[in-house]
Amino acid sequence: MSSPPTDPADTSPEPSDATPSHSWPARILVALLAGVAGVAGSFAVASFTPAFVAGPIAGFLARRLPGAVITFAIVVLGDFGDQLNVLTALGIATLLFAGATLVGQRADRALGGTVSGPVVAAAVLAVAYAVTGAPLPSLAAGVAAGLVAAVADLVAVRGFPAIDGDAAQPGRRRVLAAIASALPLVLGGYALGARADSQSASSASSTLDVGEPWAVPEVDAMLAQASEQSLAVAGLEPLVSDSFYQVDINSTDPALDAADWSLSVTGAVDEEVTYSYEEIARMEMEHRFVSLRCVGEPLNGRKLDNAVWTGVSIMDLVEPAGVDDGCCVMFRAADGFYEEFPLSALRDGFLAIGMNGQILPRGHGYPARALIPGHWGEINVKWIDEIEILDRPADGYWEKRGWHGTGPVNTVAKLWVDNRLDDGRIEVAGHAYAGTRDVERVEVSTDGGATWADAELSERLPGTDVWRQWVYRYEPPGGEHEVVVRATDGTGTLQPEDEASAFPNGASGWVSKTLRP
Ligand SMILES: Nc1nc2c(c(=O)[nH]1)N[C@H]1C(S)=C(S)[C@@H](COP(=O)(O)O)O[C@H]1N2
Ligand SMILES: [Mo]
Repeated sequence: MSSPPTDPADTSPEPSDATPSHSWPARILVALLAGVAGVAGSFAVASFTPAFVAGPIAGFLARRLPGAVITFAIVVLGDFGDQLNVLTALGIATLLFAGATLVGQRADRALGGTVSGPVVAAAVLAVAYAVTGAPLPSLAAGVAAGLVAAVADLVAVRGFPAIDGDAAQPGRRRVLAAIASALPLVLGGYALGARADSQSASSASSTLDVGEPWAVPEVDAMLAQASEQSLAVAGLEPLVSDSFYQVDINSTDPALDAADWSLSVTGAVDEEVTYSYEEIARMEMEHRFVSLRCVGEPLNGRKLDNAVWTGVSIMDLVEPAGVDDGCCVMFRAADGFYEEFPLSALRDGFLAIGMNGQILPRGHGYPARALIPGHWGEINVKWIDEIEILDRPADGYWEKRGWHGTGPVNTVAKLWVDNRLDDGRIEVAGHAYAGTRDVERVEVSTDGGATWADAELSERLPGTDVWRQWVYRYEPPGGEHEVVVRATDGTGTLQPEDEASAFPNGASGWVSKTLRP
């Protein structure tokens, strides 16, 4: 190894002197730091939307992975699978930008340059643009990566005593300079992106003057009714969920603007019809309680929630197109998701633009989502932009991956809460849901299923697709005992006892839990 010059002023600005002395590890480290800064630059402008460089990569992974891997991620890893996918996508984005940085640096040297920043910026911008097709976030990625590369080069060429010490090698100088420049970029980029993300929910619709049809006294009254009818049980989620679960094929949700959005009815119709957001928002609004449950959740999982939704009947949108001989319908959405189901299920379908008295949040499908009563969550398509009438059946996104999630939900009674009361009793409680069949009865056994007693149910909320809460209090037997719950739907059918995991038809069986006084 050659020893570096002791006086930085003696360093020749010739690239031929600076270049050979820094090693490959240093070069790769600098490129990785430029890559990280580039990712942060992209996030600063795009926030967590598909224009963020990691978004399309995570989507690509989720779409290309074999169905079995996806099923494993959903059933075994749960939400951790999503996080793993995002982390992998972030890693790949960083590596892509680092690769572009190395290529940019090499090209710059070949051109005889000393400061590779501008060429690196161009290379990273090109890669980001190829991944996202979004100019501004790509530019920010390029500028951030270019800055890191430029600072590293400048410091290596000119020397910089403050971080140089007296015996640092140019390679180490470059790495230190890259760290010093990447750190503020990453922190600043993260802060900017996170701020934009929290604002993006409703701002997009401000250009349209449609009023707030979801913020009306009728909705307030429904929310009040739900809160009054909710059972007073500590720790039990009320009848309108405090926090509504979210399931998406992508890690980044579409960030749509209602002003640019439209919904088309296409396919086997007399005449295709397209609606603007304004047209829909000016129609007569309905307000409905509707519960949703994901087919991929475990038996006693938490992907079951309820809200007040504001919107219009889907048939009011579809009928003007003239549907005579369709068998099925395919919903298509702006995130590339699509689901198919029988036309008959569309009859009571709902198109929601509001949720719990607010504009529909981005995460739940802004500007509009479908709600199909009693069916698994997956056909309740968010960010919907096309209703295609089909004359023969086809597979939806999840059915192509082996799931059977387009039909009616399974009946379930969840056991979500067990409290020890002051008087020594145990209080068990949860929610029960049977889609449009409705919940008629919930029974509880405290002896592993040998004997059963009726639980108290929350009063029915209006609607055809709404969950209920149940609660049961009992004197605990001496020690450890097994509590089992089961629901009976409105047709008198008992929730099946046979156990099955979520894949492919939705979890089934009776929820049970071993408790101690
Ligand atoms: N466009 C689109 N719609 C979608 C999905 C999706 O990934 N993309 N996920 C579906 C699934 S699997 C479920 S369970 C529900 C969940 O709705 P939520 O996220 O509002 O709770 O949305 C459905 N609609
Ligand atoms: Mo789902």
